[in-house]
Amino acid sequence: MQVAATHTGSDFDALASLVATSVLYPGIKLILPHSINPNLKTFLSLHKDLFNFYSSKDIDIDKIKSLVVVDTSSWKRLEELQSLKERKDIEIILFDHHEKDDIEPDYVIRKETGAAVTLIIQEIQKQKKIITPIQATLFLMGIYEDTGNLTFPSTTSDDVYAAAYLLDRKADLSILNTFLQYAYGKKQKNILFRMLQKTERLNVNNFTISIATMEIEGRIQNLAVVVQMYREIVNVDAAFGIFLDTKTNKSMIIGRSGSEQINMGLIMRTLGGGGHPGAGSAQIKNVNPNAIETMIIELIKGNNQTSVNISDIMSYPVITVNENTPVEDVTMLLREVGCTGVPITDKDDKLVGIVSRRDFKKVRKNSQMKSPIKAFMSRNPVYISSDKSAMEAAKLMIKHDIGRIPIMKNDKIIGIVTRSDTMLYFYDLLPD
Ligand SMILES: [Mn+2]
Repeated sequence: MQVAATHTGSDFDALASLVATSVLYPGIKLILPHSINPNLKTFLSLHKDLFNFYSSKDIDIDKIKSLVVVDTSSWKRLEELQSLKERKDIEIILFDHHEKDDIEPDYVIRKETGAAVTLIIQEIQKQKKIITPIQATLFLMGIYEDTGNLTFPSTTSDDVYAAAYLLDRKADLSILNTFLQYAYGKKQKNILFRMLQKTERLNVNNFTISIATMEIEGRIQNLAVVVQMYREIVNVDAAFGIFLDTKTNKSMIIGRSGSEQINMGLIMRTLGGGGHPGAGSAQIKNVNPNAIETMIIELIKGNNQTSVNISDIMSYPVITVNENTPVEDVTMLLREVGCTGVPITDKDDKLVGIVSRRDFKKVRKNSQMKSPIKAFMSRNPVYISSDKSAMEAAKLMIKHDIGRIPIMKNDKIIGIVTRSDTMLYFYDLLPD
């Protein structure tokens, strides 16, 4: 028996790739994962009679002789079928656009295309197989979804050629639009509506900017689609959504830019995320959304050297501890002064490390309380020089996920800036 499998949490690319294998391998059984994306569910509820899918429970796994895996290279994403990992007598064929992982195929087509189905379509073309308009439509949905309608930077010319071929094979664009729109469902519609109600237009350096902040609960898919629509509707140079998940206290920041001068990828990288000039996102934990909003505005101003120097907001004098101090003395000292961390210096008062709550967790045994603190400190501590701005300190904290940064002047620690110092500064900056 030959079966085809794809990753759990299937999207249209996974589904399209799965169905496409049946064109190449007649008689193959297509195994649909138990967990699939909501828009796929909607599609299948209307189209299930057209395709013959199996669940891994319907088949006798022991009878599998050949396995075609599509759109993943990782065993753990194959649900129950990962039990096949131990079987050495199975032929494995792999089509994937992700990086190599632990599936070791006998035959593989791997290329960094925008969509995995592109690779199978190329094979279908090579073998001059015939596909139906319904298949062509589904395959094109796979390509469009994974490449953002051929606009994501991951899109390759291979994807575009494959899309052209599918249009030749009578893929139906109106059907495709109906189902891809489901990425924008009821939840997303509600969020967009709330964003629009709260929206404000700001003028920053002659750019128009809109930032909408809201609380959400749990993970909501396709927020990027919502922010994209939001930017188009409010018609600004750059739009941002800051979505605070109240359960985890994590903020998801998604930005879209329509101006060449506002590089969204750069802004998001500064906030610890990533992206490209038109689109980007970042995640920040335990930072108030108002502070994030202020940071974004500061970043667009390109004004990283604000008039407020770090030395204006730092705490001093700063307590430091010699590297040879026993752990127990350090913990006692911190309890006394009510801090959770402290910079560590050597005999020449040079900064050699920093300890924080995270480092104290490394202390397991009681006997270790007598060890010098240098055994547990974090080496190569992040520091900032006193002429830098508060903005830069905030950026460093986000980037390295740290709560305190020593401030250095001429190789000496002259102060320390904590997360709360920086946040206070940002709140003060907020207009009434
Ligand atoms: Mn894919």
